[in-house]
Amino acid sequence: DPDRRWWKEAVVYQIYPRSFNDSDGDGVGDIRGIVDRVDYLDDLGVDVVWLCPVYDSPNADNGYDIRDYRAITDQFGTLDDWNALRDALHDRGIRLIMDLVVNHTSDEHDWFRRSRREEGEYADYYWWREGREADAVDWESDRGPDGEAPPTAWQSFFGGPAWSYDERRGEWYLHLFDPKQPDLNWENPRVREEVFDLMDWWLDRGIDGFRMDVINLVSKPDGLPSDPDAPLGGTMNAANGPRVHEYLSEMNDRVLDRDLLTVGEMVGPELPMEHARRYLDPDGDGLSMLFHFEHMLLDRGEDVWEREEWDLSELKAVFNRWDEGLETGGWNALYLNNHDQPRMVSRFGDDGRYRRESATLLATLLHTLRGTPYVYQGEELGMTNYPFDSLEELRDVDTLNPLRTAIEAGEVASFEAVKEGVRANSRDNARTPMQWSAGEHAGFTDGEPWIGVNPNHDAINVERERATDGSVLRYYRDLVALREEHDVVVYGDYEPLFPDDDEVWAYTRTLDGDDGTERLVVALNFTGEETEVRLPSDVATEGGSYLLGNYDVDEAAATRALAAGDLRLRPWEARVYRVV
Ligand code: TEU
Repeated sequence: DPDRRWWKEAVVYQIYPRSFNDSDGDGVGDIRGIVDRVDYLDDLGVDVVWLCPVYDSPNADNGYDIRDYRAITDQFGTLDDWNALRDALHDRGIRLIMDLVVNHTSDEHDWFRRSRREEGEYADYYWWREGREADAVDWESDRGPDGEAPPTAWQSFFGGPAWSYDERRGEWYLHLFDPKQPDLNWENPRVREEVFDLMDWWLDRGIDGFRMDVINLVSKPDGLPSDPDAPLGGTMNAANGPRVHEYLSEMNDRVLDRDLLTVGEMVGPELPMEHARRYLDPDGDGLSMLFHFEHMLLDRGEDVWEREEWDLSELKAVFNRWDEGLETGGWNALYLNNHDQPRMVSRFGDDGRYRRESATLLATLLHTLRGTPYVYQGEELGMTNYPFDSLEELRDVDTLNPLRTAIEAGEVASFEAVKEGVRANSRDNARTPMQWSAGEHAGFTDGEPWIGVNPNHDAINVERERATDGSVLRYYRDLVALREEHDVVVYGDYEPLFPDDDEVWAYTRTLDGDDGTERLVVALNFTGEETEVRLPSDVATEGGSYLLGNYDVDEAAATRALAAGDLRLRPWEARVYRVV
């Protein structure tokens, strides 16, 4: 059956190396540190590791600014260490996918150094433009020499103009992210060849696929038109640009025609389904799956320290729309947090009284919807956001750049004034060290950690989670095993039950197989109160069995409740039944 693919059956574990495990005491995680913990991953049962960037980099954006695609950054180790990691994973049947960051490079990459000097073919590797006469433009922005304005109104995702003036070349270059991350010019076929070559180089080293950073930004709209009234002054028009499918299908033909897991990160407030389907079409761009941002933006205000209220029905609507949209072509990647997002239990659950219950409920959701679940390091412990108390505790450009600018401009009075929002939203919440033990620095390092360790590591850590019945970690193991045991978890159709309900998320998964129909009934109470769920009569069934949940239950009583179609769920209770 061509619809059956190993990457649909897999659980992916995301590692942010800087914060996972430090083997040499410099306070920064490293590759040897990961090798030392491969048995931990094996024990958890995950099938794939996605390794965030480990390449040579000056670390303006923690490795998403690459200086050399074919070298490992000194802080993390050597290529020999990386080989050892690959082998240690493969020996345990765990696949390895690498982060591919090719919308931009570091400004310290050799290509950019040559481009600044207009050296031969390199002159056109990036987006260079003349500035504008100061009086000729109506947008607010930083200025170049003689008050010259940047070429367009585009603003960077990290705040400030998306253009910087280069003295050496006397022109401006485009960077949708930090000034140290100049955008590659994919219109130049030599640039695309360079990208395909470096992909081949890593594939030849035995990797199993790529996570592709902001891959839907590589084709810029013709003329880079300013749109001063649009968010970011027009930058967003670079999402799903005019030639993106041409470039990606070229990549598919040229490098991806083997059995890989590829997952494209697709930024933007919305991703039209027609584009998504083209990205995922095996005869088109050929990606296995993609990350969209629609659920990540529900509670986001305009600035990184602003928050909006979200409700459950909106969250469901996003997932329901995506399940339906990719039903007949494509496949969903399921995530509620990663290295760019706050911790899911703090954001969508309750990281206080019901931390354990809500962390396991959210996990149940991710592992029983249709799609491939992504577990971000520490999620499996129920790790929470960090109580940041000052600017000095933050490390991330995405928070620091805009916040410093706003404080200097007097738009924000002080850190204190936006503290709650920063605590809720900052990417640094995800980047505090993995909590291995209750000991010093949570067992992450013998040195001084590069970013603060969450003070709650005395209670939330691997050692304790391992030793405790009903812990979040043990529950994750059970979920991973469930996926292995029951086909319906992977391949069953998804049918939501009460889409407008703001308290309960309930659904069925149904698979017609050779031995009849197999069905799951999942009920999740997204509140801190007890609640009652009345199931429709075709879902209330005799002969169901209680498969899994995050509370102790009397299984006979739970099964009778399913038959009666009357479930009483405790705060943040999750239940999964199976009916055959
Ligand atoms: O992220 C892209 C992206 O959209 C985020 O940076 C987003 O703008 C931000 O989280 C909103 O608060 C990818 C990487 O995952 C991220 O770590 C990099 O910083 C970025 O691309 C640039 O490479």
